[in-house]
Amino acid sequence: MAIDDKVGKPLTELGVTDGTGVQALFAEVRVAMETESKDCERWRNQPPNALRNRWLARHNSILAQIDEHWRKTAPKELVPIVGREFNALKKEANDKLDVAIAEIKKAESPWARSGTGADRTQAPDLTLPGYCRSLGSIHPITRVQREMEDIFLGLGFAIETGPEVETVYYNFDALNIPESHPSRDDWDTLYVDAQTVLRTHTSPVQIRAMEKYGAPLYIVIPGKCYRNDKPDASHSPMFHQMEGLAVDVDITFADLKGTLDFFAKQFFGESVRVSFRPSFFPFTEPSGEVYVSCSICDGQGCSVCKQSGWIEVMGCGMVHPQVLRNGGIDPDRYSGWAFGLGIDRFAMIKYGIDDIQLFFQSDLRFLSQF
Ligand code: 2NL
Repeated sequence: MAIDDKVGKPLTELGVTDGTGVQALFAEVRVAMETESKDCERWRNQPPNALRNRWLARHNSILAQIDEHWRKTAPKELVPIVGREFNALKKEANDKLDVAIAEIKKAESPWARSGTGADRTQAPDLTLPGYCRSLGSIHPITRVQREMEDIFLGLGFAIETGPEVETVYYNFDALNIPESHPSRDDWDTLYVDAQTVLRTHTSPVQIRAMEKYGAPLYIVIPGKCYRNDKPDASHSPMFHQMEGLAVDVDITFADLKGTLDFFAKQFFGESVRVSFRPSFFPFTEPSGEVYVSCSICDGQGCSVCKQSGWIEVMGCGMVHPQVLRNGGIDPDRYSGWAFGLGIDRFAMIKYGIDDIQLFFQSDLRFLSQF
């Protein structure tokens, strides 16, 4: 007869008539308790208190039934021994079940699961191979960003960062970008409110740095930027820029050309040729676009460079005197150059990637190649 059935019947019905019989019956109960306490499979998917409640709950538990059916109805001569056995059992259950519950929880840890799974209370089998966690790798954008930072650190530049949520003042006004400029339109810019935007370039950090450190200043600013662009192979609403700024006495366009030529050769390889063509930006005067010879066809003409042999990689120029003034620097004493480039675009050119979206899709088939 199962223990559940036995505790529902009075002692006389179970044929227990003397002290020895009482002790044997209680011994049987202890064995059942011991066995159940070790049965992790039975308890692991149940609420944490299930084992304890089954034995000790005030109503209908094993002990409550023993009290009801064995102790309270015991023949007079057995009352003392049933009472003693009952009290001893209750104490034991109180002492042991909490320990057993803790053991069951422990057996649930992945550490315990390295055994056969058949008996989770057994020690783990240390001869089994360990879990193999595959190593991650540096994201290609981070990798390219660090490579660029290293080149400029080597030239004595410092790395500066700033907020991605910016004021309209730092993002546009301080950069000499007129009120009417199309880039301010909410077709192009993501506005948080009328005075706050997600920065559309890293330039606001340059203004902040001019205010903070003054001149001379040699910094590069890498970071995330945001534009209200529809995602396609060459556009992403979040992308990465790096800008550079050098402000000192007697800084000229020749310093800009020499620095960017050195940078391009370090990044793309010594054989790269660099070309400057006139352009316009509100924050630089004069302004230029920088082209590098196509690394795919070495300037011969291919689909990547649209048969031109050249790839446009960045914008640059001499910092507009009004922008220096806005940063608290006297344009009559100091001059400076600046450039801005897309880190994502550089990574695409360097690794021959034709879709910017690949950087942001977290597809391990792509990322694990780096
Ligand atoms: C581009 C053009 C450029 C700058 C960024 C800059 C910043 C300050 C003052 C002057 Cl605070 N200039 N930045 C200058 C020229 C070009 O970026 O097409 N980037 C991808």
